[in-house]
Amino acid sequence: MKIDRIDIIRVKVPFVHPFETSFTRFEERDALIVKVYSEGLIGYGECKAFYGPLYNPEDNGTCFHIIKNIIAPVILHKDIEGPEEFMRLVSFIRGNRLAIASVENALWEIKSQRDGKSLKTLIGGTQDEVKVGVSLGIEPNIQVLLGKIEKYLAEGYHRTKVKIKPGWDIDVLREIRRHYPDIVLTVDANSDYTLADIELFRAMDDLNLQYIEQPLAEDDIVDHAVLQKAIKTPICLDESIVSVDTARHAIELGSCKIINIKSSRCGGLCESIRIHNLCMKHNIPIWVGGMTELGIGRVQNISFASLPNFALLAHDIAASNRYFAEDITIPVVNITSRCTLIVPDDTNGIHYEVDEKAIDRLMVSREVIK
Ligand code: OSB
Ligand code: MG
Repeated sequence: MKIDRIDIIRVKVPFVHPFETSFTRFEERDALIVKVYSEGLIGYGECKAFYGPLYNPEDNGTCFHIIKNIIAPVILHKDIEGPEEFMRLVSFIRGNRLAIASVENALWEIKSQRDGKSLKTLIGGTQDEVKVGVSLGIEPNIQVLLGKIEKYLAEGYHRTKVKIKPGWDIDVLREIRRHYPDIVLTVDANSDYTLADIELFRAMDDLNLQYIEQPLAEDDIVDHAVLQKAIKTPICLDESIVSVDTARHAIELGSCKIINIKSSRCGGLCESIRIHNLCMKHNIPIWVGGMTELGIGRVQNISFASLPNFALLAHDIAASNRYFAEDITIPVVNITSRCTLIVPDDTNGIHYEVDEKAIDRLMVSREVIK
């Protein structure tokens, strides 16, 4: 595939409700869409970075720079075989995985069109539909959060995950359990605690949580191993896992029992498939994480989740309307009556297109590189 042109389109899409995590309160999805032109085909990739370096060290500004000034010169007007060769060409870049993934994802889309095969077929997906869970933000008070839990349970979401931060944790969780003793419940701390909080996590052992997601710092799989040995509840790593090597280190050290894979965080699907395979070998359950993505990223996450070791746990791939009144695919991503998502493949007729008109309405700026 010869790379003829790359556009970096910045869009801002308002959230239907603000989404608050331990690191910030989001009012909108401020995102970069990467549009790669190749021999009459167009592949889109959604960059999952945020407006600032809050979840991990990258943000939209650093990604824009890396895509425009570092990645584009390496691939523009070159003829590359596909995503794997692209990964070799950019392997000199340290870190900056969200930026790399956005282009890699676009190349998978081009490959899919070129070969006339769905992404599911290309990566070896085996599942026709995948189970979804919901991730709920920090709310002004417990009453509001309980209302949200009720709403998404009524919609059939298979797992309820609540964001926690110091001061919004054990009391809130006990109150949720008082109302809902039996639901599948998980928490996500987004790295906001330290080993000094070990007693707090011990107390969570009484709450029958399916897992505790990323309690400690993203670069601290050593302390995570200490914490995992001190508690019964499985730790699920998110931010800490950025490559097959970090996954192997975490498994060998016993830093977690579950891993959430976000292909963006790991530099794309090539590396993420390796992590999937490693976890399968070690019997580590995995699920697909989310970054409040727009439709382009959401649809790719559905295909990724069709790999065999993703069969057990529910994914953070909600319906688009969980976050947005307006999205950038046709149709917008929606759940089935079983609260699953149907994986687009070559036989079931499910197909998503990018809504160019919606992108034009939501666009803040466009950089054309050719
Ligand atoms: O840690 O999983 C996370 C959203 C933004 C940044 C990080 C995370 C999240 C979520 C939302 O939990 C998942 C989703 O529904 O996309
Ligand atoms: Mg997380």
